[in-house]
Order: sequence, then C-alpha cells, then structure tokens
Amino acid sequence: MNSLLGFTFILLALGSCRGLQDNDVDEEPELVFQPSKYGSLWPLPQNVQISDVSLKLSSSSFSITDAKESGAGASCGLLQLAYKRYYEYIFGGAKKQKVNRNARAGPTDLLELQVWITSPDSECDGYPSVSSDESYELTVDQPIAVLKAPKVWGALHGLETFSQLVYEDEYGTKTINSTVISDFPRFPHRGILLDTSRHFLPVKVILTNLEIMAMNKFNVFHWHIVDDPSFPYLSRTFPNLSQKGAYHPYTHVYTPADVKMVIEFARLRGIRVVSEFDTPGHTQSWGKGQTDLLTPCYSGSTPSGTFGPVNPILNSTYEFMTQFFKEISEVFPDAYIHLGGDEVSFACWQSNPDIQKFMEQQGFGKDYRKLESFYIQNRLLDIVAATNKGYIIWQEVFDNGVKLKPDTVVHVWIGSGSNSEISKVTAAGYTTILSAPWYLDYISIGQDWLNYYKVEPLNFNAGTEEQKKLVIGGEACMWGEYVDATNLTPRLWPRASAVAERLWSAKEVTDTGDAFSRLSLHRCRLVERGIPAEPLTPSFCLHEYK
Ligand code: CP6
Repeated sequence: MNSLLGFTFILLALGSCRGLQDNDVDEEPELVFQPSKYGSLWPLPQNVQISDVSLKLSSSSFSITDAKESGAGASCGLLQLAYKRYYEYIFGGAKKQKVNRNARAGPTDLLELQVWITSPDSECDGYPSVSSDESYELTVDQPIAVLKAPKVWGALHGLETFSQLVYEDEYGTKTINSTVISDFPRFPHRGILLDTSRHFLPVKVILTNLEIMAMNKFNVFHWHIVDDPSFPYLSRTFPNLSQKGAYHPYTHVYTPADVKMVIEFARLRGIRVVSEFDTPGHTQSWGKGQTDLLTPCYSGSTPSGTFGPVNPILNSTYEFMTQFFKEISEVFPDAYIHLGGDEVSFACWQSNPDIQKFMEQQGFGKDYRKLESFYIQNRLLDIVAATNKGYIIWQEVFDNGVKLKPDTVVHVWIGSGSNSEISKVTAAGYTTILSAPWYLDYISIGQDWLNYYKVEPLNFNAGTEEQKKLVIGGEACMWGEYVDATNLTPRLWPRASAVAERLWSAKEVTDTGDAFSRLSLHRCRLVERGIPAEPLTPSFCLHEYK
C-alpha cells in the first residue's frame, strides 16, 4: 500500500517520446511524482488534516468494531461484511485474526476503528438513493479511531478513506498518521455506465467493477443492459426476448438470480443499480423475440424484410411495454429507470405507409420528431409513471420538445464539457446529469485522464445558482463496441477515477500535480488489491500486479 510514498527518488521519464504525442494533452507541464501531503487519498475528502504523529497497526491487535452508541450493530450485515472487507484490504488479504487480548499495546499502536452510526435509522437494510446521506467524520488518534456517520452509506465511504490512510513504513509495518477528516460528496449522482449488449460481460466482471467503484466512491451503476446487438436480460414475462435476442440463450444472459446478485452486491457497497431499457431506437435485438414490436421498413411499396425502431402506432406495442416495464419496476428496486430515447433514426418510419397514414391522421405533417414524442410522451412515460418510478432520458427526448414530468432527469451526452445543452436543460427547470466529456471507451495515447479531470461541470453559459443546483452529477460511460471482459477493467481504471474525484471533491481541488501523485498511488493500491488498473506513465508499484 502507498507503494510510492517516501520514494522521492523516482524519476518519471515523461515526455521522452515526442513523436508519439500528437493526441497528448496540450501544454501540460511535466507531471513529476512528488509525495502529496494527502498521501494516496482518492477522491480527496472535503476536509483533511493529517498530522506527523504516526501509529502502527498489526493484524493481530487491530479490529474494526461497532461503537457502543451506534445505531447499527452486530445485526447490520452490511456493516459487518464491510468491516471484514476492509480489514482484509488493510492487511493485504490476511484473514481476520482473533484479537490477542494479552499482547500489550505500545503507546504508538492503533488498536481499533470504532464505527458509530449516529442516526437512529441507519438504513442498513435499505437501498441507497439520490438523496442518501453519504457524509462521515473520521478521527484517527491513539489508541482508537472513530468513524461517525449518520447512515451506513457514509460509514462505507469512511471505511474506504480509513483504508487509504494506511501505508507501509520502511520496514513494511502498517502505519497510519493521526488524522481528522470530515467528508461529503459534492454531487449526489456519481455513475459508471457499462454496456452489456455490444459484448456480454460475465457477472463476475460486473461485481469486480462494482467493488472498484466503491473504492472510488462512485454510487450509481448505470446498466445499459440491452441494445441493438443483443438482449441478455432474461425477462420472466417475456423469456423469448433473451431466448432469441441474446448472443446465446443460456450462457450470455442475466438470469433473475444474476440480477438479484448484482443489485445486492451493489447495495452492500452503497451503489444504486439504474437499469436502462432504451427505446424506441437501439432495439434491433428486441424484435427477434417479440413479433410486431418493431416497425417493418419498406423499399418502395413492399416490406424490405428489415426493421426499424419500435412501432409506435400499434396498441400491441403499448400492451407489451406496460407488462415489460411493470416487471422491470419490480426487479430493479431503484427509484429511477433510464428510458433511453437517443439516436432514433427516422428512415424506416418514413418508408412505412401505415406510419405515413398515422402521421397524417395525427396532423404531424412530415415531422417525425413529433411521432417520437408521441411514443415517449403520450404513451411510454405514462406507462412508467404508473409503476411509481422516476425516469432518466437521454437529451434528445428533451431536445425534441417532449413534455416531461418535473422530476425527470435529462442525461446530457452530446457536446463538449461546458456546453449550452446543460444551460438549456436547467433553464427549463430539469435536473441533469453530465456524460458528454466522459466517454472512456474512447482512448488515445497519453494521460487523457487529465482531460476528464479538468472538466468543471458547473462552468456552463449563463448558469444561474438555481440552474447549477439542478446538476446532480455525472457518469463516465464505457460503451461496449470494443470492450469485453478482457479489456474492460484496465480501460476503465484508473481513468474513471479522474471523474470520481471531479464528482466527489470540492470544486477547488484542481491541482493536477498533486492529483497525479495521489492518483499514481491510488492506482498502485488498486493493483495491490488485485485489480489490473493501467499505469498513468512510466512508473512502478512496490507491489506489482501478479
Ligand atoms: N449506444 C447507445 C451508443 C451511444 C449512445 N447510445 C453512443 C453514441 C455515440 C458515441 C458514444 C456512444 N454507443 N445506445 C448515445 C447515448 Cl460517440
């Protein structure tokens, strides 16, 4: 842990290969590793005071316990499991030992981390939400450290922070400095999008990435579960969808048990699972197991045999959607469903004579955006609202003038970081999340994490204070066209960590030199925890990936 800390002699051979730097970050001063006064903390907490007083932890005498006054104790499985995880991370996989009460503690030993849930309702058995209290206060002092949090969600973050404070001294002894931290997130929605349609991701890979998300204080897993190429979601109501639409009907599907496992694994780490069932576009795979759902495309006066977006003019479409989203609302406990609505191509609708007739009857003229709005506004949103869920939609739905419920979240994905779209969406009074600057499937040589890091989500044109309050966070997207289990994890980490700090830490945390040093150590910590996280630059970790 903290493998580079104290090794000031490290020289980083940055910039030694000029010919390859066309895509590199412009005019960046060379980033040289210099130990940060914040050690390896990532994302940087809101308030940190680390003293010079160092304490030792040993696996035989240290333990994480419930404070006597705590509102959640031995009966809170979420916390007990987290204590075990973090004990093992701190001591490098050592199984929890029986505390040796006879061993005498020296004056510089840290014996205990007491976890104190201060609110009577710890939310131990609940699900996290956009309004969850994630704050915590951590005091590390001899002989005990105390972690206070109103809810379990803050305690989880505090445990991660505590584990990040532990480093090895020059003899390899686990050490922590006396520290006072009070912390809370800048934005409540801090997400990662994974795409399991372009390539199937085994459940194990999803769980691993949830674990890494928790290490970065991300709290939303946006599961872009189905799309054109495949439909891996096994629906109880419509099993044909995956039977016919998955890459393979048994091996490349998420069963109800798989989905349950993902949701519970995420909950235990304070992470929401927001599922996306994108319609009316991006639905080619749906058509294989559900006849008449998609629009038949025509060439001239005859059907061409290909299909377009969901057919918005048939009652059967809405009967299907009603049953389908009823199931989804029961399977996924989160208060929100992502309904997609992006990139709807109108060519097929235009070619179909029945659609043309419907357009005339409705008085839509030739404006197919009106047909798309009809599908979403007049039908789909009511269907989903009837399940008592809120919804998130991609920005085109807003752009096309669809009337949305006031609590709709608009997901901005087009344009550069400080774009006018955020201005428009928030001026219209909608809550918004930002992904436009954070497409992590796009790779180039060099330290592109800096581009993600330098984004300031609230730097948009004419943003009033009221508008800024509507920006609830963002998501780093890992679209799956070129990503499967072989390369997902190193492509995502530690590049997504840059987004994690932007969404968690204070606005003023923008020192790229300090970030580079902490992120280098954070990345080595991920490696030490067994995660194949890619390097930032020529460097080494004290404990390399095995
Ligand atoms: N899939 C879906 C995608 C994209 C979107 N929706 C996408 C389009 C362009 C870029 C990146 C991603 N692959 N369903 C848009 C939200 Cl550059």
